[in-house]
Amino acid sequence: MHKVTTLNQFIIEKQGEYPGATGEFSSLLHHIGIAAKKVHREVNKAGLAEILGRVGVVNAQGEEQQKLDVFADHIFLDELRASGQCCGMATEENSGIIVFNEGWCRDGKYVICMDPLDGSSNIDVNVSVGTIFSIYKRISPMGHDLALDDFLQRGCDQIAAGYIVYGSSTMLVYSTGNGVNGFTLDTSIGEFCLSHPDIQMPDDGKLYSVNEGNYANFPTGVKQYIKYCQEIDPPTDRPYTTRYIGSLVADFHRNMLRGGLFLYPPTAAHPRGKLRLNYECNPIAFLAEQSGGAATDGAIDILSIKPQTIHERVPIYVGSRNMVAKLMEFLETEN
Ligand code: AHM
Ligand code: MG
Repeated sequence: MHKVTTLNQFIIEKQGEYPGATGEFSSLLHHIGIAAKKVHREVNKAGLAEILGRVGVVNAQGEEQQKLDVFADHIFLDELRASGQCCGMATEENSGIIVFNEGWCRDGKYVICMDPLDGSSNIDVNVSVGTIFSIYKRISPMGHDLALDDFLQRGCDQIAAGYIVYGSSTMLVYSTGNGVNGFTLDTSIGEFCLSHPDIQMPDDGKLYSVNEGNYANFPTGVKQYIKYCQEIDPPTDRPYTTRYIGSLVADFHRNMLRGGLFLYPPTAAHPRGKLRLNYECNPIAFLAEQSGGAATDGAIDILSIKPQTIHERVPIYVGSRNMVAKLMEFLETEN
C-alpha cells in the first residue's frame, strides 16, 4: 500500500527543513486547511438548497440562510482569527481591511489577502468554484496598528499563496516559494492527502481560456493571438482547443496540469481587466511561476506590480511560459 502523506504531516516535514522555524506559519496553513473543509462541506450541500432552505429564506432557528460567498468569508475570517498567527485580512467581501484586534492576534506576523469563494455564481449550476489566498509578512512593526500598506505589497513579496478548488473533488494547492504541491481531500478520513507533489506546468500547451464574447473590445494584439491559436498548422499542434469554465481557479488548475494560457484582457465593461490584483491575480501568478509558468498584465510581470488599492483590477495573461512569450510577441508588435 502507498504511504499517504496528509497535509499536516507534509507541513510538519517541511517545517523540519527550516532550522529555527517556529511553527507559526505551519499553524496558519493548518487553519486554512480546516476552513477549507468547512467550506467544502457547505459547497457540497448547495444542490440541496431547495430541501435545506434557500438563501433569503429564514430557517427553523429563525436565521436567514447565508449566501455561500458570505458564508465562506465568515469561515475563513473566524478560522484565521482563531489561529493567532494572522493579524488581519483583506477579502473580496469586505471593502476595507479587517484588523484582528484580539489580544492573541496582535503579535501575529502574517496578513492574508483572500477571495473566499471565487466564481460563486457558478454554484447554482454545479460548476467548480474556488478559494484563493495570498500570505505576506506584515511590514508595520509588531505591537502597532496594522496599516493598509501591509496589504499593498508586491506579489513577489508573497511568502505563500494557494487555492482550494471545490470541484469533482476538493483540492488544496499551495506554494511557499519552493515549488507547488497539491492535496486532495479524502472525505472518508477528512484529510487533505498529497496527490500532486511538485507540480510542473508544461512549457507549452494546446489550451487557451478566454471569454471570447468580449472579443470585439480586446486589444489588437490579443485578437491576433487568438486568431493565431485558431490557425490550422499541424506541426505546431494548432488549432488549439478553447476551454473556459468562467471560474478562475478551475480554469487555471486545468491549465497548470495540462499546459495552457488563461487570458482576461481589458474589455468594454472592465477597461482595466476584471480580475483583482491582490487576491486573484497575485496568488495565481505566484503559483504559475512556482510551477514553471509565467504571468503578465501585458506589459510587466503580475508579481512586480505595486498595488495602490485593495480591490484594484488588472488584465492578466497566465499559463505555460512559451504561450505567454508568444502572446507577448503579438502585444509588443501592436504597442
Ligand atoms: P467573481 O470574483 O465575481 O466570482 O468573478 C471572478 C470570476 C473568475 O472566477 C472568472 O475567471 C471570471 O470571473 C469570469 O468572468 P466572465 O464571466 O466575465 O468571463
Ligand atoms: Mg473573485
